[in-house]
Amino acid sequence: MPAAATIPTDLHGFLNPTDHVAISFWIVSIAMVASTVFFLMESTSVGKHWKTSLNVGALVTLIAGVHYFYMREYWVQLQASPIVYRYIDWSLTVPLQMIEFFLILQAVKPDIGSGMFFRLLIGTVMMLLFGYLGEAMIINAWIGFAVGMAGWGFILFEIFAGEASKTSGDLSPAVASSYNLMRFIVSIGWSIYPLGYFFGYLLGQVSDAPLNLIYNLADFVNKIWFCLAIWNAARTETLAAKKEIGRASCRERV
Ligand SMILES: *C/C=C(C)/C=C/C=C(C)/C=C/C1=C(C)CCCC1(C)C
Repeated sequence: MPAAATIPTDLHGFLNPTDHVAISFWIVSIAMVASTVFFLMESTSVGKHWKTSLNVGALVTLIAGVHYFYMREYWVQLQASPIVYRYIDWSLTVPLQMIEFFLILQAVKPDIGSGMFFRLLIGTVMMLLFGYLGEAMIINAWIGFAVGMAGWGFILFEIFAGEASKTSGDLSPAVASSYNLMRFIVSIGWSIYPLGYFFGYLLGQVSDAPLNLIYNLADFVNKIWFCLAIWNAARTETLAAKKEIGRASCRERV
């Protein structure tokens, strides 16, 4: 049997096969790059009012991908949480995802007001600002957590009981199912972050590894899957519209 490959003691910043957190940073970076290309390419073949949604989705994964390259490097070099990069990434990509809620509703209901978007934005700012202040130890970590939770609660209220939820009653089946999947992601998928903060940071504080592993997994699910939900609605609606045009032109010919 060949001897197990020995790992050099100084890897010069390359991946250490025993550093699972670093490997998870790497995998998520590549998944974000691939998703970006995918959403950009797909945006050329969906109906006109869906293009913006897919392009915004590509921006979400592009911004995350760039931050992931830096976060991997930070982790590999310092073995500590890249808090600043992490929160800059979130504060750009989460508002873009809130825009996605607005766009998906607007694609089917052009007269929807922007008030809904601003309420979602206020919730987002509150959630992330206080999460950051708590994690960076600028304010008490528990207070940061509590106020951050309230911001998230505000978002959940808007999409489950507020104006956004009322608008969603008039959606086509494809859009409605994607909207429901997006709601599921924002409630269940997003719950991974405060759970990570609570168990990995508030209670744990042993090492930064579990917290970062959890955040990386959560980003993978909540960015890529979220955008795939939109892509699915766009594709289904576009195909249905094409069939309708096909049928109409057949009727014309006979
Ligand atoms: C792409 C990045 C996403 C979807 C990030 C979402 C982040 C959260 C839902 C963070 C939530 C938090 C709370 C609800 C309480 C305070 C601590 C946070 C910031 C981790």
